[in-house]
Order: sequence, then C-alpha cells, then structure tokens
Amino acid sequence: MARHVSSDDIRTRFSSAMSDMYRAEVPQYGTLLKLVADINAQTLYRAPGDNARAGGGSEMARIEIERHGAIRLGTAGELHTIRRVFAVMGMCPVGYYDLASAGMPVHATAFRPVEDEALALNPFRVFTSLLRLELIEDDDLRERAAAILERRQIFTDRLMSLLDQFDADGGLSDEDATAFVIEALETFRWHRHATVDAETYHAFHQAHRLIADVVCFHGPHINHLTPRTLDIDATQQAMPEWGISPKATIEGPPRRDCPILLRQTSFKALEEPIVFPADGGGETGTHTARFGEIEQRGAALTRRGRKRYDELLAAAREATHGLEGATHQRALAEAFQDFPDDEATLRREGLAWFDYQPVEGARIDDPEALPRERDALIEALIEQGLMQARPITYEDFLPVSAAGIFQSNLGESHAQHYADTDSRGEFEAALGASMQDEFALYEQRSERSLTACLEALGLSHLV
Ligand code: OOG
Ligand code: NI
Repeated sequence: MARHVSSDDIRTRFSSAMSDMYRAEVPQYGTLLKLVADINAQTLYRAPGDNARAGGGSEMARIEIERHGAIRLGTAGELHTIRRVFAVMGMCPVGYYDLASAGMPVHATAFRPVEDEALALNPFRVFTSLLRLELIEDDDLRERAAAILERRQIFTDRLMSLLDQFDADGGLSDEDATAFVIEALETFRWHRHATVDAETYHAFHQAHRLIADVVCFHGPHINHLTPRTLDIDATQQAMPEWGISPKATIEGPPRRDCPILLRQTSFKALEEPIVFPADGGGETGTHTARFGEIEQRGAALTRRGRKRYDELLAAAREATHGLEGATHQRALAEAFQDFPDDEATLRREGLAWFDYQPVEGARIDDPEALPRERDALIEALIEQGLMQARPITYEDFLPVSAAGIFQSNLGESHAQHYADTDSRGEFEAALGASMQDEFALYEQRSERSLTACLEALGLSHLV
C-alpha cells in the first residue's frame, strides 16, 4: 500500500493553497500579507528578545504561515461533513461560541490542531459557524431558507469519496492528498452566481445580512484569512498608508507588556458583484461578505484569568462606549490596570498557562533541599535559574471579539436581539462529536511540559 501523507502535511498544503486562492480573489489580502511581514520584521529587529516570550523560537518559525479563516454553514449535514474534511488535516473542533446573544443567528466552533508538534508546524484554524434557522422569526422565510439549503451540495462527489477512503484506510496517499486539497478548496471558493432570485436575496438580506450570505450561494465561501502580526497597533496604524482602512477599534484586551489572549482588527468587507439566475432575469447586484483581518496572539489564560478578563471587559464597556482608535485603547488600558502584567505574577496567581523547560546545563546540587509542594517547587526552580517558564500561546478565539468582527462587517444597523438559549447540545448533535475543552488542552500541555522538565532535571520523584 502507498505510504500515507501526514495530516500535518495535508493541512499545510491546504492552507497554502487556500492562501493562494484568497490572494487571487481578494487582492487586498496580498497587500495585507506584505504589510504584516514588514511589521513583523521591524518588530523582531527592534526587540528580538521580546518576541521569544510568547512561545519562543519555534513560534517564530510558524508565524509566517500562520493563518485563520472563517466559514458560515447552513445545515447540520454540512457541519457534519466539514468535521470529516478537517479531520483529514488533523484539525479538531475546540470550544463552543454562541453568538446569538450578540445578535448573530449563529453558533460556532474552531477547528484546529491540538497536539504540541502539530501546532508548532502549522496552527491553521477555521472559525466555523452554523446558521440557526430556528432564530428566523418569519415562518415562510425560515421554511424557504431550509428548503434552499437542503438542495445544495457544498462538497464535490470526489471529495466525498476521498473522505470515505480516508476513513477506511486511516490516511491518503500523496496523489490522493493532492486531489483532496484541490477538491476541498472547491467548498471554500467564492461564487458570484447567487442560487436565488434578487427578490429572495433581498428578503433574506432584510431579515439579517448573515442569512443572505449563508443561504443564497453555492457554498460557504471563505470570508477572511487572517495573518498574525507581532504588533497589531503598528500594523493598524500603517494600514491607511497601504491603502487599507481598518475598523475603528481593536477587539480584545489592550496592549500590554505581557500580551494576553488575542487582539484583532479587520478592514471592511468588499462590495462584490453578484449575478442572479438567468431564469429569474439574470439581474446583477452586489454582496458584501469578504473582508480582511489581522491578529496578535498572547498568553492563554486559565479559567480564573479568563473570568477576570471577561469581567474587566464587561466593566470597560461603559467607559469605552463610543470611543475609537487611541482614545478607546487608553480607556481600555485604564480598565485593565488591575490585571497583572508581568509573567511572574501571572504565573503565581494562576492567571495564565505556562510551558516549562530545563535551563541548559542546569545542575541540581541538593535535590532534598527543594520544596515538595508543586507550586513552591516550580518557583524555587525558576528562582535558582534551573527552569524556565514561557507563556503558552492562546490558540483559540474570543466570542465578544468575534461578535465585534461580525458586526463591523455586516453593518451595525443590523444588530438584532435573540434570546439567550444554550444550544451547545444541538451543535454537537449536528457535528456528530463533542468539542474539546480549550482550558483542558492548555492545562495538559502545561502539565506535560512540567513532567518532562522535572524528568530532565532528575526530579521526577519529587512530585
Ligand atoms: C467569523 C468572525 C469570527 C474571529 O476572528 O473572531 C472570527 C465570521 O465573520 O464568519 O473570524
Ligand atoms: Ni477572524
């Protein structure tokens, strides 16, 4: 039997093919990549040591190819199959994002690699949301949407048979992996031909722009592909000089000495020409769905850290309301003043996750003199210069930020209110699997590194 190509390899081939396709479809994306590469090079040049912090050297290797994208699906069946597509690329569903309370009739998960090595090679992630048809109030519109979605097939026949083959054989040969990348890309491609007539399109658009975007096209076109910057403030500031106009505020936490979680900003969706079916008169129109975004990633927070972040963000809402740009960031920074901003405190207070490594050439003179209690031992080893702790990079998304990104690209005027219902169970039923818990993943990673570190230092017996 032919050797199987690794999932990591297929993921990288796919994300690179996706990046090429998006660059051809959305020229501004190409400009954005150049800008981000420019800022990253400058940032590294100015403060090489600084960037070793979130993740260290291996992190710099992945940053050039690091992207996240987003798609919006219409049916349970589509979500079920996309899970199989991402599984071929070693990407698993992590976390549940309910955006109904933010006025978006969708819920979502993030498909991404979860193993340390796979993340280091290429952490490609896709924020994948599913339209919640039950939130469309108008009975007639809801039924029409369901019927339209039921009829479409967003995956090619060849892709479906490759998925069966992958499930049966546990992998794909080099030739089949190439075919897989080509076929899977079709699902993410932009189609200028709407599947419904202009009147139907406008009716859905009126109900919610997101509904028109999901229901009226042949497939769930990738709506953005986000590169990672090492300095989002500098990138945002430089955008206008490069002919890109960003949204007014950066989502997420403020700028900090020890970056935490995820900061994001996007630029406005393109207004693209679309064509309605010929039998409906072949009218033309425009649709705005695709946009650009950049992100800066920092340390993953523990449950306690995240709770504190969510509280401070909620409290800052009033203080930052209506503010833009630098004024907004200043007010936000003020609101976050009580959140510790040095690695030692973040670690000691259990607010962020860390990865542990033995310092090269470390020698323990008297192991018996070391504390037995876990946290005290960690601190002692760090203090004595025997062990190094580095923040673990946040690999996920933030629901409040995601809602802000959705909103800025769909137009605030369409903000709506949906009842807060927990539909996680329904999402998992559609997916055919449960989502992994992001906090558990970070904790396991931290624990694994600590165990390996203590072993390397010959201290396994201590804890
Ligand atoms: C997804 C928006 C969420 C992010 O980075 O938070 C997202 C969408 O607009 O479909 O990509
Ligand atoms: Ni995004």
